[in-house]
Amino acid sequence: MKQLVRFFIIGMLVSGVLLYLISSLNQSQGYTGGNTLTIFNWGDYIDEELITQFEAETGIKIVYETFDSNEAMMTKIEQGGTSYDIAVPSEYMIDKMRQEDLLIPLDHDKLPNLKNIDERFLDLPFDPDNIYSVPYFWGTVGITYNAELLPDKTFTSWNDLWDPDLKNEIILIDGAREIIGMGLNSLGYSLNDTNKAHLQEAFDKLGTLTPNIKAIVGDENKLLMQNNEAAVAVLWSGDAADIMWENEAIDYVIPEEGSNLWFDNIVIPKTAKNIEAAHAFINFMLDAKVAAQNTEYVAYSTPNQAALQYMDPEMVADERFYPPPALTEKLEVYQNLGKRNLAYYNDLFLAFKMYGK
Ligand code: SPD
Repeated sequence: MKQLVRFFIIGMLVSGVLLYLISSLNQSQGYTGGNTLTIFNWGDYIDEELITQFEAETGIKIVYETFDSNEAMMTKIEQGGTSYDIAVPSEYMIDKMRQEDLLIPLDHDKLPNLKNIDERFLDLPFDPDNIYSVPYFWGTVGITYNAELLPDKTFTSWNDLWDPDLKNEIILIDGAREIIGMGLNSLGYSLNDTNKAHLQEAFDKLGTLTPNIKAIVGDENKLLMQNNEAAVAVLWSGDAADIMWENEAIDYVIPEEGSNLWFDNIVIPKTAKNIEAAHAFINFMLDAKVAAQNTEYVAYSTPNQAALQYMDPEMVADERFYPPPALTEKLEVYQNLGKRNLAYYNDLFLAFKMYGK
């Protein structure tokens, strides 16, 4: 009998330890649920004070992970190792995710602050009626340059980047759509072109830019520009705004041939474990004051109309970062080009990176 009790106690202890180990492993891999919310966002894309504020107000613990491209985000979500409750893809990827049934429809009754969003950013073709996504930030792609380092240069066209005087001076965003798109745009083609001959032409032309390229990087681009280690960069508008905030000699232009208008929206992936908390977080981020604080920190353009009144008026009036509809209508939004074409863009970009730096 004594032996039976001993076995029973040992059995209980072993199962307790095992349960504890499994639960810590799950936590560290992002298997959440319960009172935890796992967020997958771009790097440098939230004011961390707001995470603390949300945790304090709700008692929900946030696990926060970052990615640096839509493609990297998609790969991680498709692998399914981590159960993200929130992700922040761009428009063409949202379209792809919704077609692949990777998203949960949002409960708009739990998002009363959606009323704060400017109608211009709602009901867009990649997600009609915002069934799966709500706007987070938006922007453009353009050329950022330091006029103090390049006093004799002006930048109005993508083709200005091919100036031989810019040897080893240019930083490029590490993004397939952006860079192949830049090659296409510089030749007068669409950012959504899938014609193989045009793509090859763009690839060949990008190859001739190689001597001018200093680096192809993610968020480090800001540091390189701030430290005057490069004079020119092809960047998303918000990163340019952030750099310009620190250095008045830096300017940002949208090239005359055209460029990309993009939208990053918040979604709840199908694998989410804490859908309730995900809605609470989305509604929190849509609050006017929260969105204003986040925008001033992140420096990207907010779609939150109600937030504008709480922001620095100089920031909101800057048409380089809040271009009016007359300008944005001339820009192109990336379309979901389908699996094969997106893979082709990625392959070309990889080959360009290997061939370049
Ligand atoms: N550092 C955060 C950058 C996020 C920018 N997203 C842009 C997506 C364009 N397709």
